[in-house]
Amino acid sequence: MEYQNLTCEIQENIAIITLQRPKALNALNQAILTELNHVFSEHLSREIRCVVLTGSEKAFVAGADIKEMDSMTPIQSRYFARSGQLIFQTIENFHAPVIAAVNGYALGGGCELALACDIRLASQKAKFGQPEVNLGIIPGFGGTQRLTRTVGPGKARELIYTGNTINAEEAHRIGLANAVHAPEELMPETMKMAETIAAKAPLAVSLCKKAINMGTNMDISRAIEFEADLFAESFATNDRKEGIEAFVQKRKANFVGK
Ligand code: DAK
Repeated sequence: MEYQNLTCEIQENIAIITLQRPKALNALNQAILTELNHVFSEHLSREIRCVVLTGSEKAFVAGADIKEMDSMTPIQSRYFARSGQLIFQTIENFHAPVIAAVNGYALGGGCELALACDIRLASQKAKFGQPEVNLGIIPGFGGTQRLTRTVGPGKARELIYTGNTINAEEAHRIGLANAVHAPEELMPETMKMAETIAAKAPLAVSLCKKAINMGTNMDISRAIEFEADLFAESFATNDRKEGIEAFVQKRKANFVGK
């Protein structure tokens, strides 16, 4: 597939996806959702160890495309809802961690897209919010659920009921952003984190992601039992053998993902 609304660059085993619909501040229309779905589910291979998802200087994503929504028939809106839900789940369940590098606006569907990623790093210029109630709708790409799980019900309710936009420092304070960086430092710092993750045992990292994602939706006794199952899976890998041998031999481990 030829992408019109994003670019995907591979640097060794790190993929950098940049949303490129600047005229509409990267608003999510059907075309961009289709491309995002394709890049995660068809384009990226199992060799990828970390993904960076970013936008343009002014906007990460300014929301679902309000203009496109306006002209949708009910059938088209259902398709739109499904494609959005599927891509967000695909990102959430992607085998490797996804870091959102949030440069500017992350509003509505944009905040929800960042929430579907594992980690959010923000530029000092970033702005977050769920302004859907201003339009007479509710967050529809998982915002009521993922924001609540990320910042807790009190702050999630406040943000969703008021539609207020918050700056990067506040997003960091409430745990929505993992860190805040100067605009020119955002990508270098994001790549540093991506490289750190990519140097670890990839199957172990992937199993950690699975344990966190799936365990969050289980009761604690089932969740820790599930963790033990995944621990055993990690124990069966060659990378586990290599990691422990490297420690004993006082050398750097070379993880190959097997
Ligand atoms: N959709 C479409 N176009 C958008 C857009 C959006 N969300 N946001 C910005 N744009 C367009 C503007 O219309 C403008 O285009 P032109 O007029 O030049 O053609 C261009 O981007 C530049 O924007 P501005 O001129 O407004 O730029 P400013 O710097 O003055 O303001 C802003 C930036 C981000 C504060 C402002 O653009 C803004 O308030 N944008 C809307 C933010 C917003 O309300 N976002 C939430 C959208 S609601 C669903 C699932 C999910 C959703 C819906 C349904 N289903 C399951 C069915 C999600 C809903 C949302 O995300």
